[in-house]
Parts: sequence; C-alpha cells; structure tokens
Amino acid sequence: HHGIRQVLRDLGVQAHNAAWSTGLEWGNTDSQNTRTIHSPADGKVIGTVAMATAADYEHVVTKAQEAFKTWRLVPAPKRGEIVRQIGNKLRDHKDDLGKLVSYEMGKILQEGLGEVQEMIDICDFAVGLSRQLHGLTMHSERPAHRMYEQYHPLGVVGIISAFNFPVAVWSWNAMLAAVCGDTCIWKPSEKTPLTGVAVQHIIKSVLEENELPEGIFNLIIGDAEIGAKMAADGRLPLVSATGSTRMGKKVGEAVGARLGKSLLELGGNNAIILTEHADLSIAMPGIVFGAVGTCGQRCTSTRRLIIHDSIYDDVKARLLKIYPNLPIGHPLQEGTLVGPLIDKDSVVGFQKALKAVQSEGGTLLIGGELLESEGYETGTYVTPAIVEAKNEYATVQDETFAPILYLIKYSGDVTNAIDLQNGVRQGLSSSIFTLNMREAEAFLSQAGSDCGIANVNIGTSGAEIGGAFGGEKETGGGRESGSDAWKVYMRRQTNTINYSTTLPLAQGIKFDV
Ligand code: UN1
Repeated sequence: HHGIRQVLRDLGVQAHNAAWSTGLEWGNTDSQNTRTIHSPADGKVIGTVAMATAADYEHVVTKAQEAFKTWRLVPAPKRGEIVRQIGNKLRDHKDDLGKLVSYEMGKILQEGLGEVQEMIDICDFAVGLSRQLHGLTMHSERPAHRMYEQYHPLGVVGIISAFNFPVAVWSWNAMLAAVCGDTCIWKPSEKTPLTGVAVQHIIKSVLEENELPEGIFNLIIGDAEIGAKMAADGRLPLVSATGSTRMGKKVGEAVGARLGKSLLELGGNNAIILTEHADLSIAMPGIVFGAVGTCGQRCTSTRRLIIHDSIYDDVKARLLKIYPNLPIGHPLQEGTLVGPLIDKDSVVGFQKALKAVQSEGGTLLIGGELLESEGYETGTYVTPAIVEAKNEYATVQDETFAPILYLIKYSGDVTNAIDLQNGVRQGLSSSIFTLNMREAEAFLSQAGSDCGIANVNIGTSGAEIGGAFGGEKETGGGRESGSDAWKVYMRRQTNTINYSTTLPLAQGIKFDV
C-alpha cells in the first residue's frame, strides 16, 4: 500500500531504531524503554524506537562538544558547502522523505513534499548565508583605533522539535547552526521520531563522504526528561524549542535559570480579518487552507475569522458550501485535502474544545464528528468544525491543535477588528484581506497587528523560509529561519584595536600612572 515499506528501506528506517546517533555512529543503548510508532493514517506499525537513557544523553553531548572544536575551525563557506551537499541529498530523497513525513505525521502528501522543500530551501539560504555572517565596523572615538564586531560560533545547540513539522523546523535550526559553526543535538517529537531517523541517515552519508567528525549533527530520541536535561544543561548555550506554550514555559524557565539563550516558537491563535473590502475569491481558499490544512495542526493554522458584519452571512454561506465537500482521508491518497489528527488524544482535545465552546454560548455550524466508517478505523479522522463564537470565550482564547475555525463578527472600523485580533495571549501569525489601502496599512502599522507575522491578502499559514519566523507574547518571542535569525546561533564580540603609540582612554578619562 503506497509503497511505504520500500520507502522505509530506502531511507534506512528499521523495525527497531536506536535511541541516538552522532551523525556517523548509531546508538548502542541499554535502554529497555521502547516506543512503537503507529501511522495516524492507517494505524499500522511503522517501527519502534529505543528511548534514550541518561547515559546516552551524556554520550551525545560529549560527541557534540568534541565535534564543535573541529567544526568551528572549518571556514564558514566550507561549512556552507557541506550544507549544500545536504540540500542536494534532500532533493534526491524528496519523494521518499515527503511520503514518510506524510505517513508518520498524517499531513497530506502535498504538504509532506512541501515540508521537504522547506528543508531544501533553508539549505540554499544557509549556503548563501555562509558567506554573509557579517558584523559591523564602527569609528572609534580614539585616534588610531579601530572597532569592529565579529560573530563567532556559539557551541552545542539543543533543538527540540514538534510532531507537526517533524523535520522542517529542525532544518531551519540545524542548517543555520551548521553554517554558523555550531554542532547540534536534536530531540524530535516522541510522536514522529522516524522521520528524524531517516534524516539522520541522509546526514550520515554526507558526513562520511566528506570525512567529517561525527557529532556535528546529533539525534537523541527521548521523552520529556531528555528535553528537561537539555534545558538545564549549561553545556548547551542555546536551546531552540518548538511546541506548546506549556512546554515552552518550562524550557524557557530552565534555560533562563542558568542564563542560557532560548529560542521559543510556541502556540499561535492566528486570525484572518475580512473587511468589507475583502476580495472573497482569494480569501476563501486562503481561509480553508489555513483552517483545515495539516488538519489544523500548524502553529500558523487559522483559528479565528474576524468578519465585518456586512459580509458575515455571505462568508458563512460560502464556508458552509466548501466544508461538506472537503475530501477527508488517507494522506497519501491523491486528492485528499484533510488527513487525520496525530493521535486519539488529539481527537479528545478537539471534541472537548467543541463541547466547551458550545457551553460558553458558541454555535457549532458544521463538523466535529469522529469518522468511523471504512477507511477511518484508526479513530483519528474528524470532520473540520466551524463555530460561531465570541473572541472572549476561554475556549477561543486557547489554542486547540485541531481543525476548529471560530467565526467572530465585528462592526464599524477596521480598528475594532484589529483589537479582536490582538485580544489573545498568543502572537504568531495574522492576516487581513482587504483591497482598501488604509485598512491594510492600519493593520501593518505600529497600532496594528501585534504578531510576528502579519500578511495582507494571503492567509496565516504557509510562510516562506526567507523571512524571520516566530511571534510575540505567549508565542515565545523567538525568530527562526530567514532574515537575520542566524544571529542567535552565534556569539557577538566587539573588538577594539589600538595601533597608536599611546593609550588614550575612552570618554576622555585621565588616569596617569
Ligand atoms: C509550524 O507550524 O511550527 O508557515 C511551522 C507555515 C510553515 C511552517 C509552520 N512554513 O505554516
């Protein structure tokens, strides 16, 4: 079925997979703790993984530290060359890896392939960046002095990634870290470790071909305890974590307690504003992709639709025409647009939220059923829901990682819509559909959207890698991927050089000895 067994063989994923890898070396763990990974698509076993022990973790950290000593001395453009080769290997394996992402995580094949493309894109970006790790130069206030700044490699970077983008978000971090001269330790989600295993095999072949030390790219498969170790570990100057706000607070606190750096990319509660000047012909596909794409399991998924009262009924009617016809099914099946949720717990969360919002006064318009007929035996397939609600409902204020779209009505000026959009604890992605330039600019202004991402006439999800990705408030404040996000993976050093024959002090201080 769908040739998935062949894909697993080609990607080096075995029936039993080791708890760790240091790029070249694969784990020989005495862990008795294993986890069986089932596909949310058909419930079949994909493989098992050993869960790392404390000793496995120590081994990996030691290897990463050793490799850092070598890797930081490799010139940055040469490090970029390695990343270029990784990007090419990902191109070779795009179909297979895309399929595995889809099968293990449940997103449809188009999105699985898109995820691998996102990895390839960040590799290309990082290759160019490897010649552009620029600092500034300054004019010194003292004669015959020169000032400049340099960015140096930081050390071992911890990467904790989430199930919903099991490999792309790792690559945003790992590929930038790599050109910056860092080594990394990756803890993938316990729900989707096998895509991590597959990627690690791809990495291994590149390291081997270039006779590089093991330990530049490390993988550790473990539970929350391993994550907690990483957060508390002073040997990891930076921990980048993607996931829930609850998890991020724990990581942020532990890293903060030792004054390390954390890069947090946490929950979103993303809204699209539809003003009376919206072009609904482009808005509708943007809304539906944002709300039901990845079965509502992107941090950028559209959760709230803030609609001007003059077009509210029209928008509602259009959505109620589209939703009943959404093809829900096996994510590898051609034509499917909505795959399964990641697991049954997630289904429970979905149903709980729908119950709660109705008890708060919300009206369920469509969806919310668990599908149980033929083809849906896993208990992970649901029908995407639309609920009429108020922004202040506790359920609407929370991020439910499932396909629920809340319709919220606003009247009057666009500033009322912006207030609603900003009136949540999270601040990741936002967008407005309008052809009115005043509304669009108000939304983008300093009094507009408070999110890290603010779009006009496109949806909230599906960002390109070239921009910095992340958000404000409970989203955690981190920025990954494009723009100058690389700076967090390096340490900045200011250098002042005196080439005169005297020693003038700054600020004109006289100090004669
Ligand atoms: C995430 O859900 O953690 O913008 C990342 C997007 C994707 C990345 C999402 N490019 O939807």
